Amino acid sequence: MGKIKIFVLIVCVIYFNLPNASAFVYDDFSASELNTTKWNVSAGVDGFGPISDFYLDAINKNYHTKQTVAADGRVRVKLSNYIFGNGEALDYDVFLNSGSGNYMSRIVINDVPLDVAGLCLYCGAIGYWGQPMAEGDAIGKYHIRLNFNQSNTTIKITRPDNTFTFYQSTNFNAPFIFAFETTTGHDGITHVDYDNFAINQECGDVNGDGKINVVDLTYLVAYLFSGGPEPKINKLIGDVNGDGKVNVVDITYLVNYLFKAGPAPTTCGGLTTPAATVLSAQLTTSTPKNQLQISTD
Ligand SMILES: [Ca+2]
Ligand SMILES: [Ca+2]
Repeated sequence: MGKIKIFVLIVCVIYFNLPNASAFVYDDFSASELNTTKWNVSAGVDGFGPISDFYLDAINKNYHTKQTVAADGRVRVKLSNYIFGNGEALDYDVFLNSGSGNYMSRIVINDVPLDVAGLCLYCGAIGYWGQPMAEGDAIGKYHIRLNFNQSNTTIKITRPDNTFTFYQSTNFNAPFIFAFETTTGHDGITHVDYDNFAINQECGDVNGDGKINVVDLTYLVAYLFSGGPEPKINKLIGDVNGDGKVNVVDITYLVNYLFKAGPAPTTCGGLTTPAATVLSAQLTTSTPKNQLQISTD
């Protein structure tokens, strides 16, 4: 193969691996009450009663969950109007304020808690359930990063002391529905809050189903010309040519991409979160396959 051909190949590989996702805040719980178009709350799950408190805390601006008496209790909060597809990601914070007995904060994907899915013992859980969770039970802020891929999910949990745990689950396939859960055992008391949910959505996926196809084109046309709903979750996800506006030029761009081998949607205008990008870079350089790895450095 000649040098020019190799150069072209390398350029193509780089081009087609360019990230075209755009990060934005899904909910930072700064509203006065819970947005029920974004979240579905199940009080008590798996036959367990509801925990004592669970509500949007408008003063502290987070989602508050607290068990005030020793008992079996659950609350599950599902992100209800966004479905994750291949290449998309979710970032959020978990604040462990207190806890005793059996309690944990869980990650739930497609209605199955990660620890129940058998990925590993209590994986994805923060707290203490007969023993300290791998992610720890230290008081403070944990940061969660989920990357949704076609047939697996990677999970990075950064602890209050900046050490982290990394998992790759092979138990799930796209599309992905996410929920978080606070749960206690019979002697469990805890106070866990959640905040700062940010989605890394593929530019051009205006209906938020994890794919870019003709359905998005139809959606965008309906939005611009016949009073259809705005692109989910942020209008600018429809700015596929990245000029900061959503208009007929984006429709032309999308038609060219889908039917005439035109360029893929660029990073949508104005939708970037540097912190999420940094986390993503860390993930891609420390990815063991199907392994649990705990770093203490
Ligand atoms: Ca779509
Ligand atoms: Ca545009």
